[in-house]
Amino acid sequence: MAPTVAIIGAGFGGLCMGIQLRKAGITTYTIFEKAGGLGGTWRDNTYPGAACDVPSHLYSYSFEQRHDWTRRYPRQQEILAYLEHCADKYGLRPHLRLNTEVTAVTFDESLNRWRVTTTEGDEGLFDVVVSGVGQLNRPRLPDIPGLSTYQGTAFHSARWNHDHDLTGRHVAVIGNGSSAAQFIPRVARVARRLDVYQRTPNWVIPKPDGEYGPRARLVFKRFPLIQSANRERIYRFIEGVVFPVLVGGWSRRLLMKRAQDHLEQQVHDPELRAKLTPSYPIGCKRIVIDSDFYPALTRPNVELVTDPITRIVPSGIETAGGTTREADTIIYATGFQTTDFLAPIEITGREGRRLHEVWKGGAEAYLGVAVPYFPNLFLLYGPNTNLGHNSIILMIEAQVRYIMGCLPLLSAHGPMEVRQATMDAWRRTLDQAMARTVWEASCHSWYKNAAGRVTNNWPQPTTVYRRITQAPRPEAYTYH
Ligand code: N01
Repeated sequence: MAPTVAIIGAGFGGLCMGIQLRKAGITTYTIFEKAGGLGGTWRDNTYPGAACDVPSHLYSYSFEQRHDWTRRYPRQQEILAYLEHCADKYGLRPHLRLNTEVTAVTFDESLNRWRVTTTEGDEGLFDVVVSGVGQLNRPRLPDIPGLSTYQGTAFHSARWNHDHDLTGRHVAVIGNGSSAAQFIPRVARVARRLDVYQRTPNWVIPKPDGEYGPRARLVFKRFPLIQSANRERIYRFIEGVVFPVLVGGWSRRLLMKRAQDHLEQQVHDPELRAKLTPSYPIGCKRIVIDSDFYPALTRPNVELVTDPITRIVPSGIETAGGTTREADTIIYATGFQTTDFLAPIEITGREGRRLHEVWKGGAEAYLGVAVPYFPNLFLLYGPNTNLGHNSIILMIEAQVRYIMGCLPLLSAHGPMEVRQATMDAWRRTLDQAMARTVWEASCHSWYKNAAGRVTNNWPQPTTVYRRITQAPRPEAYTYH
């Protein structure tokens, strides 16, 4: 009998899992989604200018290529439309439970099954649970004193307030990561004044974006092989050139030079340029890929504030030295709670082990997918599977293929649980590879937890990950 599967989250990961189950003829699955629509991060992030900085042909499932992407780099609306299309094409709608947040999953040892609880109540028992909640799903507000005293309009970039027109306003943006870099140029065009509060400068490289004209799209349509070749070419280029940046050598120096040139070409004021020049090695934090960010900062109505913020006051933001800049709108582009994987879901495995307790020193999972004491629980885009350089869809597809490979094993032998020894060996391998990367350098980033452990990123080429997740090794698991 086919296993019953509970999938948590209807983003790229959860939907991919549903599609592959369906392709395998397994229809006994439910996708639980806390929001009212599918799409995950591409449903949540609707800020002006929201787009992906991975090329369209690569930021889509390998098995569902589109010939008619309108741009080299897809915008949020187009990615969301693509996911909606996938849900229709692969018949996922009947499996979707929207507006249903999973609050707890508990392994019942007497039944060898998972009990899933949602905001709607007890959803019953499932053989397998697959988490597709992602790493960037919970916005993080900064812990700046006085936040609640502010009397203007404030919102987070991932919860954009579209009812609040920014035209003619005095806007403050806190943060200058990938999200801020995308919306700042749009806000700068309409705001009367815009103050950008930067704590740490980022390395920025240009984004070679542009439209795919009708001719290019026709070529992709008529000759799918050209499209696949294009996808492969982009993949190989990113993998071959950008990955070495993360482990050092000549390509890091080259990319750093490219970023420095980009800054020099776009910002002529030496004082502003100095403020925007990072002092850490490129790649240590997520590289911003954008061609409009720097020009926006040179506009006369925009100020880059680098004095540290001391507190939020009712009328605006106070910085060190006691200066207060008024603002009638504050936009927090302060990122996400990234190291608290799967929070706030209460996950209890064998012997009453609580996942968040097990992970209190830092989240970890074998291949980023499986955790000892949690049989038949599989993670998509789990610990140490984020990429600093390539399309996350590659990783998700590899994980889904791996989990699909686990299904016959658990059906034949009972719930499968990764061995502690396998996990320990995995940790050692990971630590060795991680030590060679730039992320451990002296910069802080959302890739690390409070203790400084890199819990989010995959430290090797994606080719390695795809190879080692080709199929599960039965001996890596015990069976209950
Ligand atoms: O968030 P971030 P994001 N006081 O965490 C600052 C993906 N993404 O939403 O650097 C003052 O990068 C913080 O400063 P610092 C992508 O993976 C992808 O922009 O910590 N400032 C930083 O500047 C990306 O990496 C796309 O010193 C404070 C900013 O807030 C990830 O999402 C597009 C502060 C947070 O930057 C997150 O990006 C957009 C404080 N107390 C996003 N606290 C694609 O194109 C935080 N900051 C695929």
